[in-house]
Amino acid sequence: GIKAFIFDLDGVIVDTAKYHYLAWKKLANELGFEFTLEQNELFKGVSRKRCLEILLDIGNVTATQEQFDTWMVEKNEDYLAYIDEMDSSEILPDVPRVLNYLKGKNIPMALGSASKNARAILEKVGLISYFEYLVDGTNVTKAKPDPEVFLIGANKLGVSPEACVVFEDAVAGIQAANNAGMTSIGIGDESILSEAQYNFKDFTEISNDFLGQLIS
Ligand code: B16
Ligand code: MG
Repeated sequence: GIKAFIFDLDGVIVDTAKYHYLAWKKLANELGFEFTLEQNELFKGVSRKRCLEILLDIGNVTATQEQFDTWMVEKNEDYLAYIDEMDSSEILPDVPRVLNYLKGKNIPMALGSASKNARAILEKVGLISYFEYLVDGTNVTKAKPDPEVFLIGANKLGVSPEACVVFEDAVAGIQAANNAGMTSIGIGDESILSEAQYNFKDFTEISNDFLGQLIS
């Protein structure tokens, strides 16, 4: 049976993609080009550095190392201004019910995110205490679909990969979970996340009975 759960952050616990989008769009506009919501889809689950490389490609902008570093900092400062305004009202529906159910069963939980701001966000929305360990952009070197992020999580929780469930909203994240040998659960559009072993629109569709069966 399943012994531990690993949660992605952006798109699973909170919808921070909209704030990433606003911060990247501001930078694009300053550099003289548009950045669309559709293009923002390419940025989900992708590291900050890689996002800026893609953004500059979109705008056909070449940067010196110094400019590149300045823009990374500027984007993150704009993003953090949005994060600073976050509170528990931004937690996605039924996430607390699922966290409380699993905590009540003494099931260890970890975060598996590409974000360097994961700790700050979980603190802002008041969910930090549910997680025994955070694997985030500060301790991962290989991006999803590499399984590293989730394998570190399983290792820190002291369980085998086969005994872990991963909740993910990004294709690369589902692939990372599958590559780790874990049970993958897609949160979002089933047609996009078809590689997941289970699919749900959001946590309101995941019953305590279903969770109970996974851990039995
Ligand atoms: P930061 P996740 C990812 O979070 C986001 O989906 C992605 O858009 C972002 O670029 C990345 O975190 C890095 O975030 O700039 O805060 O370090 O979905 O892996 O939780
Ligand atoms: Mg995500």
